[in-house]
Amino acid sequence: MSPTLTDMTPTADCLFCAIIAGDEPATWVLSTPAVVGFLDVRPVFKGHVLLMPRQHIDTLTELPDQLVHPLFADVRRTAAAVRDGLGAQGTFVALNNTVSQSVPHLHVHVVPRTRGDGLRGFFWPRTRYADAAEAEHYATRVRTELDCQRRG
Ligand code: DGP
Repeated sequence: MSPTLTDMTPTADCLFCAIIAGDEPATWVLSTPAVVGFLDVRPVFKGHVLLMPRQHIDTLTELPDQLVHPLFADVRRTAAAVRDGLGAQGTFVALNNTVSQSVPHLHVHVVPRTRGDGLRGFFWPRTRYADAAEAEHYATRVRTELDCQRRG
């Protein structure tokens, strides 16, 4: 069952719950009833922010409806603040789910970007579809699953 907004019990052994509870240090940039943001201790570029729900939620697919707006509204305003406050040209916004997720408390990375900053390709090796039919096959699988979800 999805946790509710009032379920704020920190999860034992969760580093980010410990930071949110004030038991571990962090350099804070944002704190609201539902969402917190602090600097990533190992930034891709200086000013790299991590935003997350206060409530312990493992990954995006468990995020309850009532937290989608506060979290992503704060991601949006933090992306503007990181860009404008740090004199960057843009941002890279990313969210690892399970794979490559080193801290299992949902968090969104907001990284300042400027052309020529050297972040070329990042960690995303790219591939190509063999042809339009293969691309359509992948799109169909996703569309079918979206339809299933809509129908419940
Ligand atoms: P990910 O790999 O997507 O789960 O990102 C986790 C990020 O958390 C990673 O970029 C480094 C950061 N991080 C790890 N430990 C700490 C910590 O103790 N404090 C802070 N502020 N960030 C941390």
